[in-house]
Parts: sequence; structure tokens; C-alpha cells
Amino acid sequence: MTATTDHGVPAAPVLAPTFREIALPDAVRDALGEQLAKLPDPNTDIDRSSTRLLQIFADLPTELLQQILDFGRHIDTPGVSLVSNLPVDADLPDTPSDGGPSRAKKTFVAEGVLLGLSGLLGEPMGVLTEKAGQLVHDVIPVEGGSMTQTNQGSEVFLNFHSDIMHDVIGRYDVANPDFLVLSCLRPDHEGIAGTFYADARDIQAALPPETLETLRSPLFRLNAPGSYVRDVAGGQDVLSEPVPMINGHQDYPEIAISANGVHPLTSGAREALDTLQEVCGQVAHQVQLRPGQALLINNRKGVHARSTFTARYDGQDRWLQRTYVRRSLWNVRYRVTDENRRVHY
Ligand SMILES: O=C(O)CCC(=O)C(=O)O
Ligand SMILES: [Fe+2]
Repeated sequence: MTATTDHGVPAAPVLAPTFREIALPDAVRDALGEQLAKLPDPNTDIDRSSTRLLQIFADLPTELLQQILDFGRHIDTPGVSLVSNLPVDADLPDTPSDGGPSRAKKTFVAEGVLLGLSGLLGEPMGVLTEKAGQLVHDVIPVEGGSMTQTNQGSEVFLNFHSDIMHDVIGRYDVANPDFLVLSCLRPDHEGIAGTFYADARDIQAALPPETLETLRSPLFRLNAPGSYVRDVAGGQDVLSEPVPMINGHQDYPEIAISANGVHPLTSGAREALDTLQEVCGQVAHQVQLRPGQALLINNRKGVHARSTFTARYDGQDRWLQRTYVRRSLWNVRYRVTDENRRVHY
């Protein structure tokens, strides 16, 4: 259904706000770097560290700080923003070849940047089946996973997707993160790896109306993440209940796509899925992340993807760190583990 104005004229579709870069001035970067270089490993006491990080990040220039806060709190702000000219670790060890975490990293500037930004959006959370429940995820190409639709891949295009979670309730798009923060420690050798983001507002505006109607119908079953299927389900697909791909308010839609395959229930739904991936490619923003840059990603307003690149497994491969962030941990408490109140089954 197309929205209409009071006069019955079709309303213009709402587009996502223009992609914006939030760049720190050099003096701000240096002052932030100085503070972060003194921090202990934040994983030791995450609540104390995030409290300290909040104090440190509160010193950002008001305009910049508000842009980041608005990104997290408002429905009509961009789905993706690039924060750049962030401080980096003076001495970065090799990219761990096993996918991390690094045991050689002695300073925690990158972790401070990642968790500091995350804390302005919400609360970092972990999942046992993704990176063993760690809060700081390393996103690194892993030899055995180079062809997979997971963050270990490199040789294949990682399709437009949301980061979702297997959940016994049958919905994988409920207890999943509201936001991802992706921070770059080291680019790939050729500097070509691109991260893409397609906003559901732009996707809707570009889709033929019949395709949008199909995508807004519960004709799709999401497959569980590759890590879950591989580590828990013995390689068998584990499907969600039937869900729409796009749902909710016409002007503020939510989208959820699984990277590891969506099972359409009809041939029309299959065609709509192909069109959806195509349209995502047409409307997406692309960023080739560099050290000192972090991408804030709203995991509900849009979907993301990654281009191919070549990994060499030589200690100098691409290295990102990532958090999963929930605005609140309260309404996902049904999944909490006994051991850690931020980590879910
Ligand atoms: O490697 C990237 O740029 C993005 C990978 C990805 O989809 C993720 O880490 O969730
Ligand atoms: Fe992802």
C-alpha cells in the first residue's frame, strides 16, 4: 500500500538522511588518544571501563557528541554514520591468524574507541554462539571460512544482511543487536574491502510496489547465523518462523535479512528476494574502512554487506573490531546466561 496525502495524492517516499561523516578535529583526536592509552584492558571490568569511557567521550565537542547521540536515539536519523580521525594504538601487533582475540595487544586504544562509541548508543552485549560471548569481536579473515557467508569470509561477497541470532522463540530479529559498531585497526592488503549499507527507507523507495508488498508479507524464513549452524546445528539449516523482510511504519521501516540464506515460501517471494539484493546494491553507501575510522550501523534501519578482498594469512590481514549493542538489556533478559548479565545464549 502506498501512503497518500490528505488530498489522495501519493506521498513521496521518505528517503534516508544524507550520509554524513563525523570527523574529529586533530586536537580532539590527540586528547582522546592520550586518555585512552592509559586505560587497562576493558574486558576485565566492562562496567567500570564503560563508565570511565563515558567520562572521556563526554569531552567531545558538543556538536559531534550530539550527532552520535542522535544517531542512537532518534527514528529519523541516518542508519549509518562514519566516525573518522579517531585515535589508534601506537603499536599494533599482527592480525591474529585464528580470528582473534590477539594475545599480543598491550594497549587498548582501539577497544576504548569501540566501547566508548558503543556506550553512546547503548549497552554492548555478547552471544555465546558468536565469538564465544566476547563483547569485543574481532572481524578477521580466517582461512577455513574464506568462502562462507560469515564475517570470516573474504573470497565471496557477503550479501546484504542484518546481524541476527538464533532464538528458541523462532524469531531471530528480536533479541539481536540494535546497533553494530565496526572499527578498523588494519585495512586489507589492497585496501579494497568495502563495507556497504543500504537503508530500508531508500530500499522501499526504489522497489516496485508489488515487490515491496511481497517483502512486507510473512513469506520468508531466516536461516540461523553461519556460526550457529556450523558450531551448534552440525551444518543443518535452522529456520525461523515465517516473517516479512520489511515491516513496520511506512516512513520508518525495519528490515531483517539473514546472511546465511533466506528460505522463501513461494516463487514470488523468491523473485522478490533477488530484487531486494539487487536494489540494496543500487542504493547502498560504500566505505573502505581505514584505521582511525569506525562505522556506526543501525541494525534495524538497514542492512549491510562486504565486498570481496584477498586475504594472505600473513599477520597483516584486514582487522576490524566489532560490538553488538542493545539500547537496553532489559527486554532481552529471557536469554541471559547465568555467568554474565551481558551475555546471551
Ligand atoms: O567486514 C565487514 O566490513 C562487515 C562484516 C559484517 O557483516 C559484520 O561484521 O557483521
Ligand atoms: Fe554483519
